[in-house]
Amino acid sequence: MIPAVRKSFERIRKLKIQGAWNVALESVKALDLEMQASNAKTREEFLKQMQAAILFLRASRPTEPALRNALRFVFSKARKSKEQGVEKLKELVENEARNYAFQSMETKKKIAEFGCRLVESDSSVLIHCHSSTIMQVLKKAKDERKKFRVYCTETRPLYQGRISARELSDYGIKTTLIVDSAANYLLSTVNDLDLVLVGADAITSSGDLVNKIGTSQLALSAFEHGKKLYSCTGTHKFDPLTLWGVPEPIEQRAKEELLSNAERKLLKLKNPKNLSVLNPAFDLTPAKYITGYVTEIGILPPQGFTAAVWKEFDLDKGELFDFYKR
Ligand code: RUB
Repeated sequence: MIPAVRKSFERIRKLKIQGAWNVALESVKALDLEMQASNAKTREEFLKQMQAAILFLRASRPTEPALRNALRFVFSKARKSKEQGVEKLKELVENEARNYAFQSMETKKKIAEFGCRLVESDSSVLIHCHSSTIMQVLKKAKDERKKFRVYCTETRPLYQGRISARELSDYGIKTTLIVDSAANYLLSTVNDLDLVLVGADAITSSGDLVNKIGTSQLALSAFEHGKKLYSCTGTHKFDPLTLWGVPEPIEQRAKEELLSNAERKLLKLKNPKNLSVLNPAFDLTPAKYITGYVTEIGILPPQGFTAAVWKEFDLDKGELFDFYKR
């Protein structure tokens, strides 16, 4: 891989680039760079190199079907094209990468249109983590002059919720930061808080949601208090392999994320060598706790998600298994 692609890989792995959508965009950009630098002499060689680059990039964040789908989308265009010349294939990849970035912007605009309808004036919204899609929904609601407050969980261990809090308050939206464990308290005491919005990293064929760790706790709590919880997401977060019963992997992250130097000091843990740490990045929220998915094709009930997005995925079972090979 060329150095720029290795750099992208590291930036994704270390969460310098975070959020499913940003990660997918970065990986498509990296794939394009790699293919432009290809020294392949034949179409077959070019496609082989492309598959190797995809395998490499996919490993940067294991729980990201948006990343895998985006790379598959570009690869499948190249594979299905009749182009024989390597230069023509390079051109095609470049155009498809550009097209993906453009379509992503258009898709987010549509999601914001639908999502914004859920935000009532004189109400509060609770959000978790940092999702570029939710940011767009809430900014659109603000642009429409709705008056509302947003509560952001900090989202331990890496505090992506603070990124949301800063971004929203910079945009002029009334924003309050809470610790993750205050969510249930909030849902039971804040009367005008009826809506919880979360992002999505993966959606399974049963309509279950994989998103930032803590989402399932929030969903249980919202369900218990009779509040609505929607996930704002492009349909490209659907993981087609779950149609064949392949479980969604949950990314496990390094213990250092919990035991930074500052925290070690706080805990008075000088040498926590024997302390084991479990640090899952995501969790699964069953469909029954989700009110709906806010997508570019409308607000879908979780149980109807797969049927609605089915047509958009050019599904070829053999090719899929070959491609994903988890
Ligand atoms: C981010 C996260 C976001 C989704 C959706 O986790 O869980 O809610 O990825 O983001 P991390 P988007 O910080 O570990 O990547 O709407 O931008 O796709």
